Amino acid sequence: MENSLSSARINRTKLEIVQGDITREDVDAIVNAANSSLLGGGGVDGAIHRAAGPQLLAETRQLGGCQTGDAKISGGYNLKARHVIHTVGPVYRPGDTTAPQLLTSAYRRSLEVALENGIRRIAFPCISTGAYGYPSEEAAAIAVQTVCAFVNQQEQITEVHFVVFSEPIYTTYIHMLQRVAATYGHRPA
Ligand code: AR6
Repeated sequence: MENSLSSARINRTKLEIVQGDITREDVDAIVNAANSSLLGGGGVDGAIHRAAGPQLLAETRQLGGCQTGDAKISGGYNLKARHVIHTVGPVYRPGDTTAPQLLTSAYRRSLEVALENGIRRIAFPCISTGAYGYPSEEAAAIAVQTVCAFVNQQEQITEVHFVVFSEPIYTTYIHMLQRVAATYGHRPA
């Protein structure tokens, strides 16, 4: 599904909701929903390591792990993307008040690392919403609000893709993006 509601513009940045496999994204950097070891795993992490090839693990072994809410960068190897930004979202536990802050931090730190490395086009998966159990709608709200607030304050990042796997979440993201972008003055084309 492609329609005018699947994208929005804030400041210099085009934001787009994409349904599909993040390993196929033709951007400067894709973000990996990793664990703190940075040694690979299942879900999107496993898919990224498979698509990038074994050199990715050889590099991430040297990165010294990553704390929850932080982000580190590596090469993209066999991916179209030249870089992978590895972040670690929180494991969701109901009633845990630190989870929203840590998920916000995972998005923000990924964008800060992108700025530090001259990256202009970046794609995010739905961090923490698989094995880590974060409810998809709450996570989508945090993802869209955090990214919109960040891109409104900078000029370098020109494109952000939110890559979602499933149709119901695609629709959730579209509604969320239009609602949040409207608060920055965006109107659908
Ligand atoms: N492209 C885009 N999205 C994907 C893909 C893909 N190829 N594959 C899965 N997703 P998860 P987490 C979606 O579990 O919850 C790993 O083992 C998936 O549908 O990958 O942050 C790590 O090593 C879901 O919406 O990440 C960690 O141990 C989203 O990606 C742990 O899982 C995130 O699901 C991290 O858990």
